[in-house]
Amino acid sequence: MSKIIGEALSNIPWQDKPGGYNAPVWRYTHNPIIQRDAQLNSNSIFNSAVIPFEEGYAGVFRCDSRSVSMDIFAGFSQDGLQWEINEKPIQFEGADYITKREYRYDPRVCRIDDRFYISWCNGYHGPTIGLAYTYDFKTFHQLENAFLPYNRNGVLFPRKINGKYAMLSRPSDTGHTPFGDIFFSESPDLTYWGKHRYVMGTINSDASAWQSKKIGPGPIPIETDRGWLLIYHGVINTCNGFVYRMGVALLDLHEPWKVLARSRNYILGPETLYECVGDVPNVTFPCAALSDGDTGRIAIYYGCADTVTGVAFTTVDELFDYMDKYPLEN
Ligand code: BMA
Repeated sequence: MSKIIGEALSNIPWQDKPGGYNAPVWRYTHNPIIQRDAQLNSNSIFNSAVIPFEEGYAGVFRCDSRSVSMDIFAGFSQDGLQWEINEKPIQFEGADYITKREYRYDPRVCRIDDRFYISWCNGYHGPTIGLAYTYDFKTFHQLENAFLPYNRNGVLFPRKINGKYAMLSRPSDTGHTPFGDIFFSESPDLTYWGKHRYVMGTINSDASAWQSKKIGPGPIPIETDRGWLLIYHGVINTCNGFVYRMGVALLDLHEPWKVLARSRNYILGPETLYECVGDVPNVTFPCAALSDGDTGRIAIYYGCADTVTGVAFTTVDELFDYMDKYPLEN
């Protein structure tokens, strides 16, 4: 038995694993929880992040409009399943040269002490990592971009490590990145980032071909007694384009650039109609995970086919057992 080091979350969205089900992650039976037109002017609502807030949950949602403008919007829920998403995108406070918007997408939300930090893919002469914080999901204070372009998938750790803020990210290129590995960076103040360390990369062989093209960190890493549990996305290039699946790895608690375990099998991939059919077919893209320190339950929020939002369930033991059963040998 492994333990999540974190607060109890007794109202975590949950369904038991269906009898006879053979995989480590199972879908919510009422998926998708957010339809593409859940907002007046939305074309699609997908790669989005949620977090416990007050008596319920808050979230930051990627909504592409019907002119296909990519932006991020705050939303609220009592139960983590039914969401009210604001009609207006988040307006950030801060100096004009920081808050000037080109495009914003794929947000993550991370609580560190009393602040909720938002990180996202921020257009600044190419994609890079935007950062902001809020106390109340009403007023958002934008910070400097964490990195130079080109970078995507900036994912903060939920506490300082060795006295420093810590982030995973995926350096990329200007376009639809045909490569990508995961790196670790640290910062004393969330402005100056350095000590960049390679964490892990693609597996360019038959050993684990679903992650042969590029990988990127997904939800905020979950702290356990065995290390940081990292759910990430992995991509294969096929004759019909990219397919995005989810994988799991375990990173060292004190030196998170050290990979302690990694599954050679994916843990969830496009299978259902809403994952296989949409604006971009065959995409399951995780951006958030709720976890319950009491029971080890985990609810993963993921974008489906770049169109709608789904939830899937697992537990810390399911993921560890799967990594043990299907290890990626180096
Ligand atoms: C990635 C990002 C994601 C998207 C995925 C699949 O590069 O743009 O937002 O979900 O491609 O299209």
